[in-house]
Amino acid sequence: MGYKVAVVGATGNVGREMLNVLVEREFPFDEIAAVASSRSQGMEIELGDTDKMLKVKNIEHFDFAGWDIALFAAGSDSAKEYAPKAAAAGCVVIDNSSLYRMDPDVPLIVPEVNPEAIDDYKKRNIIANPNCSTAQMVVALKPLHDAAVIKRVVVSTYQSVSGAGKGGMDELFEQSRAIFVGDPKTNSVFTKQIAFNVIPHIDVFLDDGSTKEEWKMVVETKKILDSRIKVTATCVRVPVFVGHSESINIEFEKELSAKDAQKILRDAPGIMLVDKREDEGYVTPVECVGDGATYISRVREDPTVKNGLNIWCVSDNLRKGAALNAVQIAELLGRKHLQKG
Ligand code: 11C
Repeated sequence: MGYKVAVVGATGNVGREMLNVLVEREFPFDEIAAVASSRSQGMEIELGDTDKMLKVKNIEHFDFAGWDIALFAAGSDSAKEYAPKAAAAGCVVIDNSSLYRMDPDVPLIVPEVNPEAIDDYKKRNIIANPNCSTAQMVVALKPLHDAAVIKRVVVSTYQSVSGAGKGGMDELFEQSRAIFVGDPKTNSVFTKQIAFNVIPHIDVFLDDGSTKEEWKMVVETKKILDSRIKVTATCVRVPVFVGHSESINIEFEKELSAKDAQKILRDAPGIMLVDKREDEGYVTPVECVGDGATYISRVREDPTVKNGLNIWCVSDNLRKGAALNAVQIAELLGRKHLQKG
């Protein structure tokens, strides 16, 4: 007997990837429901690369009773209204929005980093999936922290437009086209022109001058990895369709050479080390699209601080940053708490 799994927000960028990943990883489901807002009701979407089409169900009328797991990728408003209803009906929610991440009764999980946190899931029957830029960073930091204890992290991100949904991808495409053919260009998703430009502004501004995306990287890293780690972040949107990149400067308590760090990263779960000091000896976002790994390149010592290292980190934000991580949480839940069959 397998699981009954609902994907909420199934018609969006992340929801579609969730369906793909469930099929690719042969998640043991007996039944799968594609659920979305009333706007998408009746639409048909593909179940990964199978021949099966799923008719989209309206969230307003969907009864979560009898469903084992709901993967939510529908944003904070939907999560606020429907995740507690699903949880109360006995369905475990794995939510990709930022709404519940910092709730002390909701585990925030990256399976390679803090799988033990899942034992608390029953407090609310809700588990949170981290922000995409946090997920790939903590996968990279975890084995290095275990080896030499991280004191401080300075991260600058280069985030793709798919992080802002399909509308963000359409805006990059449409602006690029308009610039080439000399049409007037418009923007509605991003605050400034994104084609042939970069924008140091993701999510809303906070009182201290940082943005909410930057704040999320700070607080989520502390919750997932270690509350003692100091993090400062600058998050930047770049004209890339899929794949977030990060330049990460790390300061350790103990000495860690670049060579030892490479060895550790090579063996760490979820990481692919591609680090040759030559042309093409590193990974760029277009090469990681559709892949689940967190790629690390450019490992080198930082001689300007005691025990410092720099790394370059790239991952598919729709996969490890969202859909894959959510499915990995579902797998962990199945192994540890919701065994079937
Ligand atoms: C972006 N990281 O690239 C965001 C998208 O808190 O889950 C995900 C926002 C979140 O725009």
